[in-house]
Amino acid sequence: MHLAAARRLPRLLPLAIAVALLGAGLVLAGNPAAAQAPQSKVTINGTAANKWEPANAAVRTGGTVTFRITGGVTHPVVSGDGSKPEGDDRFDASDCGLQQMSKVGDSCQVKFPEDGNYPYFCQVHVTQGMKGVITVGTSAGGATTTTGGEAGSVVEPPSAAAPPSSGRPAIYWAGWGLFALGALLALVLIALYVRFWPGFSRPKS
Ligand SMILES: [Cu+2]
Repeated sequence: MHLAAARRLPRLLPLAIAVALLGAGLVLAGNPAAAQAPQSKVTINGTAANKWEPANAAVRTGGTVTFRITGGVTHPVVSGDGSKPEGDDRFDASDCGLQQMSKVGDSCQVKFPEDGNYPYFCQVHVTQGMKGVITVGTSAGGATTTTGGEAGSVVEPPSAAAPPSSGRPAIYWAGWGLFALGALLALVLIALYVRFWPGFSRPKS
């Protein structure tokens, strides 16, 4: 290796470290364990656009969902996916009927003691698509703790085809890839630097 090239090596080191740090950050961001667990209290707004905002929400087991009207009255809440006008009785929406949810500022609360997916809709605006799903459970999206394939992903650069069976988001695996790439680059740079930098040259005996 030419000396000129060797001189440039140290300048690449921060880049390699930055890549590794970025990867580590992505791993943390994408790790389901570090991802925010569902809240015990969630508020869903019934808006002037006749939409639930957010329509889909996650709440912890035993948590409470508050439906609040911010516009476009009226928004009575009914349990069900909207296929039947009368809904189903999967959760108790008796406090969220026409009487209670008739003007801006009105709100009602529903407690969800059991895990599951609970579709709901607005009795008045269901035909406009005013419906959503409340997911109840302690873990967000039912992520698994499978660790298979982790070792293999450390060496590979990020790939769009993240292991689909892992239950972890692609960003997590991309993070591992970036981290490995950066760390590898840093190691190679340090090795080259030590090997070729004149100040580090070993005394020849
Ligand atoms: Cu409505």
